Amino acid sequence: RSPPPAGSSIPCLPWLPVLGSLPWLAGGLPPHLLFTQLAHRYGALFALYIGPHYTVVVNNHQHAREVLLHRGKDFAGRPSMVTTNLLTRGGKDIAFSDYSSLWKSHRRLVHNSFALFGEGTSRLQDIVLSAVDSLCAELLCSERRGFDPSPAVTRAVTNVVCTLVFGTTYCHSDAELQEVLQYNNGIVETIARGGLVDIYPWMKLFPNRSLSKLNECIAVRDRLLTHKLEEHKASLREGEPRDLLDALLMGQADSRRAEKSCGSEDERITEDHVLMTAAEAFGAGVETTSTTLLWILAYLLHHPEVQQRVQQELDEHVGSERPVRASDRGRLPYLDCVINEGMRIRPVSPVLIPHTAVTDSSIGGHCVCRGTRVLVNMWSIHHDPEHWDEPDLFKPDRFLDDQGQRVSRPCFLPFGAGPRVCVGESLARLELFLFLSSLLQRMTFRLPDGAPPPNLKGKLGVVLQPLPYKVVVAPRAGWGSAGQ
Ligand code: HEM
Ligand code: PLO
Repeated sequence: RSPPPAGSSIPCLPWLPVLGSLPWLAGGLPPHLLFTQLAHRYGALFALYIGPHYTVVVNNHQHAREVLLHRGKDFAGRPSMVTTNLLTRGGKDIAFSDYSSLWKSHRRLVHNSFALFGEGTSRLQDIVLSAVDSLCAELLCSERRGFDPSPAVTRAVTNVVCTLVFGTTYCHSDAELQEVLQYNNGIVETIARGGLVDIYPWMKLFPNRSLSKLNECIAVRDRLLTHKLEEHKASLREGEPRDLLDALLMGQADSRRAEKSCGSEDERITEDHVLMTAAEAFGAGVETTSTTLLWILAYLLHHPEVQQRVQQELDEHVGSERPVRASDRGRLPYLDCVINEGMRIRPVSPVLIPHTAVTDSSIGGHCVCRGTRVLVNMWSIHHDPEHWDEPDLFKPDRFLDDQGQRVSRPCFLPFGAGPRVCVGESLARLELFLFLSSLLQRMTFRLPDGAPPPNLKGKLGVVLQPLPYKVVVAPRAGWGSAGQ
């Protein structure tokens, strides 16, 4: 058990041995809402025991900036958890690995590899545009009485990531694509953050259905990825990497050479690291991007006037004669605001990933001991009425100034910030932009006749997802049912 830090005056919920503060957390609210409620009672900075773990919860943007940015290095650790250890072979990934110098060089390698395919290159744009073309074609010939857009969107985003990571593009019903979608779903269902298994590591000693399902899905994932890795190793050539896996293998080779010269084995990026990074790029790339797209679509169904204004902007600055390109982004500020407002009002990762203090430090002048877990409640920061006018309403205009120019908002951090900021941010932004602009250029989304608008409450699993809903699509002028 970690003792409460001496001299700290961070208000703490009551707690009992073993159970921690859990008996005081009744009500069944998901953590982001529960913490927002507790912040009203205990103040924006409070602590509680999650099982045996002393945990500080941060609910305002000044404290969040301190944790993520100003003292970002102090709080760049990650707790060790049973499920994520299984998922990542004991932290050989980026997101769930604790702070260390190996993690730093691994993260740098991943960052550089992403940059090779990300913003500024036409490569990613071509990959996304080709996935968008198939998605549009599929949506435009779909059920006229209404359908759930989620499977088609997820498949399109998965295809983008597959092309990016190992250079494979799948057709609609490809067996390998189905396998990827299936194991990913299985992991998403079983790894939901904050599950009991992660609070009490000894729970893994008991037979546990969800843990064995997780293991099965991980085995399927590993078989598939190992096969891809072997193929890539056999055909790897000097020069331009073909995809992310090539770039990682090249980086691994560099790291091996560096190890030979300085001789430190612990500092080495291994084949396991390459495999876990590819797996994570998949998981992170698919879940977050498709969920964000589905949230934005859900809000557009609630606000047809917003959809219409985006389409007006597209008609004025792009037209219907050519596809939208990344270079159009500067000309489409309103669409950017719609994307931002979607990520503000429904952040897919409402309490980020748990951080830990890697050294004794402080938040808001209060001592925080090494090893303390810190949760940043981005939900309450994105809904803080002191900083957002009518925070529960979808109003993209709040990201524009009087002159119609984009403004940056200090209380808006959907990707986190600092040493643990999302490595996929620019990739994600480019994808969101290309997907939404292309979809809205070519079609209009409506509710099926008589259907209620989507439920906006959401369901928290590993990410915050909208509940299933149905849409109908109508082609816009110049974009017939062939999707062109
Ligand atoms: C971490 C958001 C897309 C890869 C994170 C974090 C957030 C986030 C909030 C945690 C930051 C923290 O713990 O402080 C998002 C959103 C996305 C998105 C909103 C899309 C809309 C992506 C994509 C990739 C990616 C496309 C990669 C292909 C990662 C990785 C981390 C991460 C590897 C862990 C970083 C670390 O712990 O050092 N993301 N993400 N994300 N994201 Fe994303
Ligand atoms: C999603 C299921 C995959 O099979 C494995 C995976 C890897 C990385 C995780 C991702 C899952 C869920 C969303 C996460 C991402 C890392 C960063 C991202 C947690 C579990 C965010 C934003 O929260």
